[in-house]
Amino acid sequence: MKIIVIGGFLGSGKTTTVIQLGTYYSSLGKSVGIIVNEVGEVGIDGDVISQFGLETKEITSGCICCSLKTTLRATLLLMIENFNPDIVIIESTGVAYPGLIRDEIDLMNLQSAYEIAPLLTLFDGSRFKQIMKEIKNFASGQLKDAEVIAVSKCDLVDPTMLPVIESGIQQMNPKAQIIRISSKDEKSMENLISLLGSSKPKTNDKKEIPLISATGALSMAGGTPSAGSIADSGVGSFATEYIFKNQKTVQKLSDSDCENIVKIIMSDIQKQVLAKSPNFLGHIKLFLENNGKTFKINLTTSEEDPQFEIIEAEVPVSKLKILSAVTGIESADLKQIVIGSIDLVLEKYGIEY
Ligand SMILES: Nc1nc2c(ncn2[C@@H]2O[C@H](COP(=O)(O)OP(=O)(O)O)[C@@H](O)[C@H]2O)c(=O)[nH]1
Ligand SMILES: [Mg+2]
Repeated sequence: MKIIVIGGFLGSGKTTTVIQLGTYYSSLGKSVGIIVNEVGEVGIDGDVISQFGLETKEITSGCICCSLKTTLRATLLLMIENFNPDIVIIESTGVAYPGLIRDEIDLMNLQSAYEIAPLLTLFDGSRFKQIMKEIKNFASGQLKDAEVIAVSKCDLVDPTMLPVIESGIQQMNPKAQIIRISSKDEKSMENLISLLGSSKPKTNDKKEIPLISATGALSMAGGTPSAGSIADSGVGSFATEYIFKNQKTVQKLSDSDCENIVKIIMSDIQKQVLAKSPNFLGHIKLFLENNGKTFKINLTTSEEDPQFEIIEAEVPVSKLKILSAVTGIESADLKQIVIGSIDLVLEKYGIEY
């Protein structure tokens, strides 16, 4: 069994990469199990990934790099017992230190034979400037243990900027191998896969494993004391799910109604979040599942427009799910904004939940 851990800040392209890797390994006839961790109480990426026919388990409400280590162990053991996949891909939350997850797996003493692929951390090339401005220290903490750093979304980056980005990254982690990827470029994914093929080199270096106190507070090896990765990131988060009361009313909505609903909600949230946190970075994902389709809208920075997409999917019940996690805002304020924006639009369309 090979275990691949993928880290990287909120919205950097982890889920997209997990799906591409998972689909690739499946096409080779390998069995693939995916574990997705989300900060919020509602899992979203797990559903997206399983729509690609990949065996997926979700861990929600915290981070597997700090508070949920035992949950990760239990989930991994259960996956091995029930399914024993050839490949396990673990997507960390965007506010995790991926090195801690890899170290934790090393300490688990798993009974079955396994190897850990080189630790992969994504760095969103299209948000380089904002990352360096808003969360440089945190991003650097996320990158410091990576063995492979993939500069993601290269299709959106001005090619003359790429060497600048790469040298900025190399300064934060001089040892890592840096590659460029884009979900739109198959060749770049093949390069990534070939790098993950080689198992983690065994060294006798004693790793500096951060100490965890009884209260769960974490001190970073060689760095400043840390209150845990979520607190370090300065990200506020809120996630929730609405299951509609009158399913028939919702099913009568046309596709363009559904599209409008998610677009109006997102633009309202965006406006209010911008007012509180003008340079925010993070990931706000809103999904409306209705009539065999998922209407998906995403936002990852203060500077971009929301990305809208329709995915064909089996939808047992009509519902709306949102996960928001952004810098520079308190979770309580974000909750108020999200709930307020959704309520307003649902009321306008006469939808009860
Ligand atoms: N243009 C472009 N967009 C991407 C790429 N990878 C991911 N995205 C988009 O970036 C957003 C966040 O991606 P996701 O995989 O959910 O990021 P995660 O939060 O790290 O799991 C989504 O809207 C994706 O469609 C890429 O290589 N190129
Ligand atoms: Mg994700």
